[in-house]
Amino acid sequence: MNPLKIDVISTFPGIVETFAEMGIVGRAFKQNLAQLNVWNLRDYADDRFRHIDDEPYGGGPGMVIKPDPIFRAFDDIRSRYPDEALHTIYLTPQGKPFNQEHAQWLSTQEHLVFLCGRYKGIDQRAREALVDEEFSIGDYVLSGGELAAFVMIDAIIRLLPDATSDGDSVISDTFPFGLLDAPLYTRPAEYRGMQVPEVLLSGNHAEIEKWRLEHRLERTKQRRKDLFEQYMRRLEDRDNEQGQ
Ligand code: 6GU
Repeated sequence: MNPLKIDVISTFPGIVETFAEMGIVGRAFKQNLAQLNVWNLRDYADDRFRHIDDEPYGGGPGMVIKPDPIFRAFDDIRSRYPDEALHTIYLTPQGKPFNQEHAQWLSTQEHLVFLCGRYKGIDQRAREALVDEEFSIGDYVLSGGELAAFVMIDAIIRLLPDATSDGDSVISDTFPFGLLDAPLYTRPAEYRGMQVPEVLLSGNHAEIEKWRLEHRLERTKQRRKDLFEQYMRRLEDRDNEQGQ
């Protein structure tokens, strides 16, 4: 399979490069399952002071990233990959909430470009002309898009075939089921008086799977009513389809 190409446009390229060296993600880049290019937005500034921001039209606090450096960065990236379909993503608290399904779909793309904002944000014209999708990673405000881009990149890369030594573990994680994961235990069977549930020691795989599903349901119902209800609706829909 071709490596997934990932380009990140940022005013702090060092942050992104540091994250890209660690753990499963770092190994995936080293093994060429994915290729990372980080572009410094300031390299596309058109003045010698490398200014990329200016005051917002209409007034108000904060600064806005000018369209020109962003358009020029995109022109540069496009010119290097003339035959590829680029899928471009802007990170913003106004984007749609990023989830596991998005990660799955994005992991099948050929080439992703992440644009990280700073300050109050970027000029609207760059968003409209250059960006395919806008994502948020949650309802809070970060000082820049870099961490959010990397949250997404981590979630995407670990889904690439061969990124993890144990592909089954990725499939049984929390979200692919639409349910939170069940409690996990490892040796010893008793620790400081606390016991591992008996059924997990039984070797009875059917019973173990039943126990795990019960706990997934219980945990999800307690902690994430939204996911629980979605799961139950999906079960109902499936039952109805089969009934017809
Ligand atoms: Cl994608 N960017 C910023 N700056 N803050 C965020 C976010 C993104 N998602 C949640 N908060």
